[in-house]
Amino acid sequence: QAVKKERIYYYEQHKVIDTMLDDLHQGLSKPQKALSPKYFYDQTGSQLFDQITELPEYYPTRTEIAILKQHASEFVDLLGKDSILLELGSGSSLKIRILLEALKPKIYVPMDISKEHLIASAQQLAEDYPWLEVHANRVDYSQSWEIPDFGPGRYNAFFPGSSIGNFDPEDACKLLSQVAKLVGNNGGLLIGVDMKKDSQILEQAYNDSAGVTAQFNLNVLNHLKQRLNVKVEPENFQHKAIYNPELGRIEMHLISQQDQTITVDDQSYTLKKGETIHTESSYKYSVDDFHQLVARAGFKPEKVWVDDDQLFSIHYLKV
Ligand code: AVI
Repeated sequence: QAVKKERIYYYEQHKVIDTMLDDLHQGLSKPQKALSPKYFYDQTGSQLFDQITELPEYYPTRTEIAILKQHASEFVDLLGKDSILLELGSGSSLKIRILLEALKPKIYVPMDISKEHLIASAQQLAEDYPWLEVHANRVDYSQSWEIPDFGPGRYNAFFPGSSIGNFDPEDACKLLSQVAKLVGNNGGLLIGVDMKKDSQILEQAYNDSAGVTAQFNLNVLNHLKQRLNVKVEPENFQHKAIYNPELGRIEMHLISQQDQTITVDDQSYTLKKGETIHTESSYKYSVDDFHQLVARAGFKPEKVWVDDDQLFSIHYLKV
């Protein structure tokens, strides 16, 4: 059911089910303790992530923006001027503005889990682009979802930031299959993907000298404490990010600095000194790796753009 307000429509796709407590128990019961990276993004976490995108060591954001700006006119040729533009994990992203200004779609469909973010950015975009209709959809990617039917037209999705890298390949494949269904025949996906490279560059990007990524990682514990009945001392953990070459991913961990206990309601979980909680994976893909993944999801590669230093790629895929 859509709620309309001056060229802005809001759809609650399904009730977003709060599974934080179950996820926490499950994650702390594993031999390698783990937490889902989706719990980074409370208000503080989202602000810290915005700071990360501006760090000198964190190359993905500025590299992706440069590629988008450089090739904006090519996107018009490939995606078409009359397209209906969907965006996954839209947040308050500024990258979409580059595409909106180039493509001038009539309809823009941002999809995000955060209602506040969605509505605030929908309002701003509708105000800045008087020709645009914004159909904001609150969705939870862990469930299947649909978008409203806008009738015939070319549907294109935009999924920037290499957020696909935060899903394990099997889940990434499921999510991309869902996107292929959403955009349908003749539809396409423009997606930003961080590339495999020298592990030193990768590790520096996730262990920045100002310690912002460390704060971002540790903040997940504060978020848990605020939302649930959890006893944990964030000061007893240290951030570390390492590149795992076998799996082609950066792994972020919180390392326990001493033997200690985390209590969730009346359940205790013990950690030995040096034991870690795995808080995020960020998979890196060569162009070929990524082509293999998307083929399994029903996409055909149409074009790929890479910066001169081969740091970051943007793929246009067709169904
Ligand atoms: C959102 N995501 C693509 C970021 C990444 O690079 O995997 C999250 C991040 N984690 C640490 N720094 C940035």
